[in-house]
Amino acid sequence: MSSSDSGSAAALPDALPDAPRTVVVIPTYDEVENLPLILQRLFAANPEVHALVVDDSSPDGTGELADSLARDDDRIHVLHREAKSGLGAAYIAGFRWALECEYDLVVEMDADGSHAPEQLPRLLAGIRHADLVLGSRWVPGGTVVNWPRSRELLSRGGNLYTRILLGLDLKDATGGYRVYRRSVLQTIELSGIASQGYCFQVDLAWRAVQAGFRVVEIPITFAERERGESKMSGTIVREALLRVTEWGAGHRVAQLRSFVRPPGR
Ligand SMILES: Nc1nc2c(ncn2[C@@H]2O[C@H](COP(=O)(O)OP(=O)(O)OP(=O)(O)O)[C@@H](O)[C@H]2O)c(=O)[nH]1
Ligand SMILES: [Mg+2]
Repeated sequence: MSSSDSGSAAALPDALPDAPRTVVVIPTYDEVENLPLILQRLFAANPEVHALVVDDSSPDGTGELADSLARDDDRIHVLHREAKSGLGAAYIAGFRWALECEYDLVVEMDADGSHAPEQLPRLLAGIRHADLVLGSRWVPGGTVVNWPRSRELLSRGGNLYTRILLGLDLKDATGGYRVYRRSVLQTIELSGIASQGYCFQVDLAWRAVQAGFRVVEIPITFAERERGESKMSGTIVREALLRVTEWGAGHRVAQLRSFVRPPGR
């Protein structure tokens, strides 16, 4: 297995407890078919973790199903939100809950099976030497299965654009299969994050790098969802494009200023 380290300048983090308390945050919107499968796969491969389902009042009954699964398994927790308000907002609510409950590690995972729970042990091994682990499709050893060429181009193109504009040395900053140490989520100003779709992932990775955390990419196999509807939309792509462009422009102007006027003057 290979991994790539964008935080080589960052110090090695402190040792984790032998058995860190870990919660896997799974945002759901209309995932009634997928939820039981993903939880079953999650616990089969990682019996010691907890799961937090963050459901935005899915019309298909995902929230009620999550409640009934939680009644039979102490490891399952459910957060109900009133209305669909995007992936970013669901994750932030989940992160706040995880911090309050004092978990050491917080995992991001989609409900649709794209992020294989069987690969989580690999990401959890990586977090012992990092503050943030990104499951990466675009480092050597990473791959996508059953993705249309158009989606692959969008993902690769989006990541290239992000790298160029932000100078972020990450191959897959848009991916959503990750492990955060609690210190990262405590340090990043969660209330200042307005991003929703893919750019939510870029936003968090960028904030972590800027805060001096060690960010490591570990290869994953990403599989296209087999059941249920994708929530990807033109709005999400446009939001990402716009925000990354704004951040990139701000970043480059700041770089130029410090070049013209060296610090201390
Ligand atoms: N709570 C909540 N979950 C959401 C929302 N939008 C998406 N999700 C969940 O976030 C995860 C990722 O959404 P997907 O629809 O798979 O989006 P994607 O993975 O970017 O797109 P595809 O590759 O086409 O599947 C899934 O578990 C969704 O159910 C939302 O507004 N609220
Ligand atoms: Mg998906």
